[in-house]
Amino acid sequence: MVICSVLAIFSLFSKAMASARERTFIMVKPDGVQRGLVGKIIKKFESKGFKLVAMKFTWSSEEHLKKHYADLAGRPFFPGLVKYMSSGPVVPMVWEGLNVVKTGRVMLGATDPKDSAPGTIRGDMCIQVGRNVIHGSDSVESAQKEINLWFDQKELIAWQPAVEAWVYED
Ligand code: DAT
Ligand code: MG
Repeated sequence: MVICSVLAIFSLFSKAMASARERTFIMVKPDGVQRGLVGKIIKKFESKGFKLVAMKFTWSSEEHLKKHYADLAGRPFFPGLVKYMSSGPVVPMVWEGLNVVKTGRVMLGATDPKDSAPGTIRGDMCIQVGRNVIHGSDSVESAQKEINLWFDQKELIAWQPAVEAWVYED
């Protein structure tokens, strides 16, 4: 009985720890870079309390972007999407924290900026769906795939922010 309770508490604790370590893939798109929005976008994730795990500044190839957007290969906008995404440098990042995938999507706002709420990144910083400044993973599974596509394991930095105890209650 006592052992069962201890195990139950331990399992709840490790579940909470696992979701606190959830990771998402966020990328400032070429229009976000060209328009000088990189700092503003990073600031939103930093001030929310999420932890930066990896980041780079890179100009991606059409071939790589076709892999990133493989799920959308059949859509009519796919060729234009790949061309736009490879038209300039981007800032791919990995952010970590409790429910970061879902919360990240909320922070981005709806795919089409005309439907994105004010206060969200897309709601405040762009106008058209084909120039919507930022990408964010839509599930934990796609986050994992996208992180592996854009980063080597050694580029994911293990560190403990000094403020962590002031962001999470336990
Ligand atoms: P999201 O980026 O919100 O995950 P998605 O995965 O459905 O949206 O599409 C990927 C990107 O493709 C999106 O950010 C912008 C572009 N896109 C989506 N729908 C589009 C459309 N109807 N016309 C033009 N571009 C579109
Ligand atoms: Mg998507």
